[in-house]
Amino acid sequence: MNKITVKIDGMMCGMCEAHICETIRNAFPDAKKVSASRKSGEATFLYEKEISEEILKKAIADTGYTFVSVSSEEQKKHGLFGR
Ligand SMILES: [Cu+2]
Repeated sequence: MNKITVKIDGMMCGMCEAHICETIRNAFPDAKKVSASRKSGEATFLYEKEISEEILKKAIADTGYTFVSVSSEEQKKHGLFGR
């Protein structure tokens, strides 16, 4: 499982956060624990496979926000997000 962290510019309120979460879920239906924070300007989610940066970038741009960067980090089973 990979923890994906996406830096996004332009989130101003809770609605924006909800929009971003919805966008990510639509673009990557297998994404888990999708969350977005306007405070940190980023969204995070868990994903089994490699994500396509192109799809992510386009989905966020199409929603009206600015994609800044994405990083992926291997998540251990017994880590913070383990079950
Ligand atoms: Cu907003």
